[in-house]
Amino acid sequence: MSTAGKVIKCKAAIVWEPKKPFSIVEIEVAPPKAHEVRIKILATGICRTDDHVLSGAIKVNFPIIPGHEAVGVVESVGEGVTSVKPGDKVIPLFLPQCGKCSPCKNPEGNLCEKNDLGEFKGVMYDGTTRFSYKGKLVHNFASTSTFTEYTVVHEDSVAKIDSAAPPEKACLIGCGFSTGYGAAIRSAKVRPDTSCAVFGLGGVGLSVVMGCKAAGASRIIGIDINKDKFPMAKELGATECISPLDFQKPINEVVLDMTDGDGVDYSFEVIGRTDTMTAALASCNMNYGTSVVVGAPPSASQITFSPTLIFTGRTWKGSVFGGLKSKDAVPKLVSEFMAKKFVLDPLITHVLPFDQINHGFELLHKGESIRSVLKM
Ligand code: COD
Ligand code: ZN
Ligand code: ZN
Repeated sequence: MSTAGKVIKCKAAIVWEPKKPFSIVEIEVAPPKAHEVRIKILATGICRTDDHVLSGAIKVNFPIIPGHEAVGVVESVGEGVTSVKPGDKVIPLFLPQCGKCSPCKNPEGNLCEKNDLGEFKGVMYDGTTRFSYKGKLVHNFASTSTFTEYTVVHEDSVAKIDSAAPPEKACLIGCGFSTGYGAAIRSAKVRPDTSCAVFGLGGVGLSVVMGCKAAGASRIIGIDINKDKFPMAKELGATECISPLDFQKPINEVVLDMTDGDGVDYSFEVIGRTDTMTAALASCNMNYGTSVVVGAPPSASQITFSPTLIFTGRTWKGSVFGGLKSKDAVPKLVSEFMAKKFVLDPLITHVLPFDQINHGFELLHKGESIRSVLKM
């Protein structure tokens, strides 16, 4: 029996207030309104940004259903939806692509103005949500909300993908993988036979390593204080790995020594610390080097640095979702994954049933997982 046009009752993981675990409850999901899409979630990854909702590090409106890295199937569509239809396999997009705003129209832009990443209002464009619990509104997260069996997103926030893509792997293309891989291929535009330094070898940093390798970099220096990260980084393309804890001098000076004083062509900060942001900048060539900030800076933080660092010619830039235009790039990345141009398996350390979501977050806290994926 078709559920189109009807309210769907399903399980969802709700956070009621900061610093409290998820509770899985039955919610009601209203049908999609015009230009909206209701999606049955098949698998969803746990990203550190979801944990920032739980910890209170990012300000959101409660109660809320987090989750923003998933694969699902379109259950039904609202009036006027043209890019997807019921039955299509899709990835929800935490960074929308409306196609009409200035960043969408600019060939170099990608931070669509329809995004809900700054204020995290947690509502659809009309100011309401499609989620309710016992008649009370439940907020959505980052235009997506994927820790639920069904979600509703705007058409700007969903991309159709290859129907054969395995959900528990392809979901990483919805956030972690693309954020890192895109930073290398799109934001830095790494050229063949160049050198790169990647600061931070978590799931996103490892994806940067894969991007640098795919772009043909001949030297990729992985940098992390946790040496347990080195074997995987090397498997994915790092040519050497170093820990700042093994040296007396600042790590940027170590990178300069390793490159005969030149510095690397490209450096990436994939930790989210201000000290490593300036160290990464100082590690790239003073004239033609490019340094990309991938890690989200701590809120209200400031950086003081010598302007000579950039006066000499360096480029310092940031990267959200790897600089990729989400709706255009995600289906292409899924096709490349299906064509075995890159792997995702090494990033997925745990696959858990949805109701073990709190365990998935414990693994993240203990540093025991790279990515945990929940299967619905
Ligand atoms: N020096 C070297 N390595 C360090 C240091 C240090 N001082 N401190 C920590 N590290 C290492 C850790 O040992 C760890 O291996 C790595 O840095 C960080 O990895 P993870 O596993 O904690 O995190 P990731 O890879 O999943 O994500 C890290 C980001 C910084 C990219 C992430 O938290 C983030 O800020 N994302 C960007 C924001 C964004 O794009 N958001 C959009 C939706 S998510
Ligand atoms: Zn994420
Ligand atoms: Zn836009």
